[in-house]
Amino acid sequence: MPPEAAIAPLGRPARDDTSPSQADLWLARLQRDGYCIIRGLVGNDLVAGLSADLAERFERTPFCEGVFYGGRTKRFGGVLKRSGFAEAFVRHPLILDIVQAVLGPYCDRFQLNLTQALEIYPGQDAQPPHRDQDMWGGAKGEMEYLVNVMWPLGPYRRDNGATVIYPQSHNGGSGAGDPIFAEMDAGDVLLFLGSTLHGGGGNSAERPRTGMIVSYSLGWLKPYENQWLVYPPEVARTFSPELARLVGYQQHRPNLGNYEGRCPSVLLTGEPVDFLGAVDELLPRQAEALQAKRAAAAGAQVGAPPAGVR
Ligand SMILES: O=C(O)CCC(=O)C(=O)O
Repeated sequence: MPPEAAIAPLGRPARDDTSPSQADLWLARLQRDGYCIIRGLVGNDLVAGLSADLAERFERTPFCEGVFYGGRTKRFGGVLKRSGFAEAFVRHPLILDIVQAVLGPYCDRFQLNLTQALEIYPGQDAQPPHRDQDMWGGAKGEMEYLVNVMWPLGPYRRDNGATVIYPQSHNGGSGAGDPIFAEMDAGDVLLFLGSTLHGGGGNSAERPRTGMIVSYSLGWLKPYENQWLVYPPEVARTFSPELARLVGYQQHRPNLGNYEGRCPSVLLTGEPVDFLGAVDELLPRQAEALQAKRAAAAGAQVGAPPAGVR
């Protein structure tokens, strides 16, 4: 089946259209097939700006080692600190709406799992198909752990390593059959679930395939790329508050990911922080449940006979 026929997008959304109905449409496609491709979501100016910022690092980065990363592939992370254009991709409102709809039911907030620029060079063979959710040891099939977003920075074609996707292989599905090759141009974007079987394609062409993967995971998971090390406070301080929260400078209620019992965003003020004192950060229902337990324990104590009296 030709890739376009397999993909058959629901419609070409207007550039930067963030209306909920657009998110719902793409969400339905993503949940039905395990992936979707949105055409022309960002403009050439953004792609050109990001590509220019990353060019020298691609040049200087050595080829990867290992069957998974690929010996004829170059990869580097931390894209948000390497280009001011990256935030527009990472925080694209339509993407965030879709991610929230997929992951929101299973966490207080989702987090950035990874930004990775990658270039598949001629001679690279196809990456072994895999499901990204398998990096985490928890039970599978009950929830999605991750949403992957692949932004091409140039043409993705079958012959130069377009991402290979197994439609309907998500959520415990075995896949409907033949894979599709996610052929795209710069400005398009491919979304696929953490439970979707996929892999980088082999490159038998004469030109590399260049792109950026951004992924988002449940906020209570350990991210693939250690965001706090990649973006330590002195780096995250230069980010917008929303971006800083996305990379981990925010607690996942109750109190998960704290610094000295406080939201780690205390480290972004530039002021010295010491002797803070821990402060609960709970969801309302968590606070209510704790209050109820406390009240029940106090009631039990009031009603209990004094020690030693039968
Ligand atoms: O490069 C691609 O198209 C996919 C890469 C991928 O799936 C991975 O590195 O985990």
